[in-house]
Amino acid sequence: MRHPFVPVLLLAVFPHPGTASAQPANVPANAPAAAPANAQVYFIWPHDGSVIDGGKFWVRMGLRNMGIAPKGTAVPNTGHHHLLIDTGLPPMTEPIPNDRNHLHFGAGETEARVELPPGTHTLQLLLGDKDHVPHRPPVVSKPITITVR
Ligand SMILES: [Cu+2]
Repeated sequence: MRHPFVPVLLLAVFPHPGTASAQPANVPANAPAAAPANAQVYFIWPHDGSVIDGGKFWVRMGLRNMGIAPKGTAVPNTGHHHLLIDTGLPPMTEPIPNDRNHLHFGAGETEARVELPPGTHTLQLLLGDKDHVPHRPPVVSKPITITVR
């Protein structure tokens, strides 16, 4: 499969003009977006412990008490999904890395076709704000473990 590499670093370095103005005046433009305490990101599929034949599968990503918005969109209580594959949580105060272990869904996707080699894999979801930085507090799922055979 083709990993959805997106040139997010360019966007992070050159943010859209005007996005900062949506922040209240007393909040630095680069401050992580706030998230409601009851926000929850979770896997609809796969389930923890799933055994997947063939290695290709859909990941379906759920979000409660917040909305999805594409990267670069400064709307309160929104963000976009990131799928962490076989890696721990990145630093919570920086943009989430963009590589094959950290997939960004900056168009607002809520499902993705993923292919992984045979073996055991950990998956975790982490919501990011318009600049791909985790919210404050972070909106992160429990890690799940799946087996591809
Ligand atoms: Cu992102």
